[in-house]
Amino acid sequence: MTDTPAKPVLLTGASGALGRMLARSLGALGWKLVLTDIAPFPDPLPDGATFTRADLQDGVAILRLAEGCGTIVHMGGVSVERPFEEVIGPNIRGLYHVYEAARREKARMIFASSNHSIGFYERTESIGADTQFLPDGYYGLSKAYGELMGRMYWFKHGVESVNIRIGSATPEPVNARMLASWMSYPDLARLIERCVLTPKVGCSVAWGVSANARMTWWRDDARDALGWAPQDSADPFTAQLAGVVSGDPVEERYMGGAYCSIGYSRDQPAPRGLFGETDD
Ligand code: 15L
Repeated sequence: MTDTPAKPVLLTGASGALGRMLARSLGALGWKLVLTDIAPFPDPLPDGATFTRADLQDGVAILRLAEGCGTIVHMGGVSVERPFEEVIGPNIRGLYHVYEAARREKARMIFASSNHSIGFYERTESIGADTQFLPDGYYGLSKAYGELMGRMYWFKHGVESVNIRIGSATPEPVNARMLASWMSYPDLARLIERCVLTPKVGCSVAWGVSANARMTWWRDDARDALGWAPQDSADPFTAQLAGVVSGDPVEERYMGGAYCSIGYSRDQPAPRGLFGETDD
């Protein structure tokens, strides 16, 4: 199996924390990278890479950047919970431009989805990748929309995609929730590598999380088909972080954590499930 993609890889959101890490690690593999972001790229360019500043909302610019690319690793857009009006441009219209570029180039899409697309599941639950979306805010809703867009482009146009529902990708875990949700940078980089190189991916979902003992929340995804397994773990941080909790009952109840509490306006705890069963 080849370990270098036949065509260049377009990486959006290249100037963000995860984009910079991926530019570095995929560049070190000798891959030809086309980098883009709305913000300047702060690091030295990897060998053979180009960087172009562009707004995801500029459809023509995105089509031009994707020309000749075989894969689009889409890390761009709003990456935290924000008001609806701030999310809709980059994450809905911008995503459409990226998918249109993928369709035109017959490129594969690797989409940085998020655990916030399912954030209102309780931490006592265990959900498969095909469980219905339960977004915890406008950001999570945009990620659910992005995954659905992937399904539509797969069925209608044959555009392949891997939708990575990233947990908490940070250099180190920093609280008790992340003892479950943390994903190391090397695990994410290796997953993206497999998403690009695996011959056929269809339209699939992978949970982006390391091998954490507390990760009982997420199961049944495309990792085996992708030939990926996490190698890192938050477990060495357990003693240090197990007591690092917020004291906010909404935040601590749900998988999405603090995002569930942002703008939360119920005065009673939410019922379990969509049909309003009471909380015993
Ligand atoms: C995300 O999707 C965000 O991009 C990141 O900033 C974290 O909030 C992460 O989820 C998380 O849930 O920890």
